[in-house]
This record gives sequence, C-alpha cells and structure tokens, in this order.
Amino acid sequence: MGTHTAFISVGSNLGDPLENCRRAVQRLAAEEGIRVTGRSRIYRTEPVGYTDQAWFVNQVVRVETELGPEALLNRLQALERGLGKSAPAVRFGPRVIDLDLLLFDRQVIEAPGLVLPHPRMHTRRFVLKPLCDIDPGIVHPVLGREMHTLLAELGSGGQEVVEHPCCD
Ligand code: PH2
Ligand code: MG
Ligand code: MG
Repeated sequence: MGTHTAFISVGSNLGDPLENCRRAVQRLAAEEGIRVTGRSRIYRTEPVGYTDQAWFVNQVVRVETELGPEALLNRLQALERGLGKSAPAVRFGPRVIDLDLLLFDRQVIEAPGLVLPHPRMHTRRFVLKPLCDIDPGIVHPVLGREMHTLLAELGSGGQEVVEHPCCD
C-alpha cells in the first residue's frame, strides 16, 4: 500500500465557476485519507471539445493518499454529486464541477470507468498549463515525455488559457 501521489483536474463553467472550483478543492482537502499537497494557479480557459459554451475556470491539484485509484475516483464522483453535478446533456458540455483523475503514480489502467493516465490530458492546454505550475518534470507514463514538453508541443489554436484575475 503506502502513500500514492495523484493529480486531479478541477473545472467548472456553470453557476459561479470560481467559487465551485474553490469549494471543490476545500472539500477534497477535508476528505479523510486525502491530503492536498500542491495547487496550480487558477485559469480561465477557452472551452475545448464543445465550443458553444462559456469559458471554464480550471485548476490542477496534487494529492497524497492511501486510497487506491478506484476508491479515489469514487470519492471524486461523490464530491461532484455533493456540489450539484448532474449528468451533462452534451458530451464535453457545460458542468457545475468536474473532477478528473489525471495521473495516479505512474499507473497505466484501462478499465471501463477509469483510464489512467487521463486519455486526453496531453492534448489539453487547460490541463497541462496548470499541471506544469506544480511539476513540469513529471513524465507521462505512456508517452514517456515530460509535461512541459507536451505543453510546448501543443498547437496554439483554439485553446486559450489565461490566469484568472482573482489570484495574482
Ligand atoms: N472540460 C471538458 C470539455 N472541455 N474545456 C475547458 N476549457 N476546460 C474543461 O475543464 C473542459 C473543457 C470535459 O470535461
Ligand atoms: Mg473532464
Ligand atoms: Mg469528468
């Protein structure tokens, strides 16, 4: 067992997105068996995948936990429900809160409800940019490249990410 390190993407573009993200991180930090040990800056980000929706607020946090990946995912999903998440009407569409498990140690998992590393993380500036605030040198367990390299190699089109004015 021992302690594991995981990275979680936090996102919202409904209601009060900044407040939703802050509350999600607070509640995550209050969970038994989960310690938040790193937080990125907070960003406003252009919607990716489904573009006809409001910009998101996004952040990435690092946690240390004794939980396994499935148990951690279950906690994240319970937190999402507690913050009012319902099934989105559109894939990649608007959401009150989204807590996505990006990395769990260097584990590679392909189970029906849990794919690690997150299958789209390396294509998303709204994930890589905040992740690099915390640790740009993490090696992607499948691609074998560091996160700052993956970020630098992303095309610049259609994925604007700007620091949220709340927090400078
Ligand atoms: N989440 C999605 C789809 N598109 N775009 C941005 N900018 N931020 C997100 O968190 C996001 C998205 C699906 O979860
Ligand atoms: Mg998501
Ligand atoms: Mg999700």
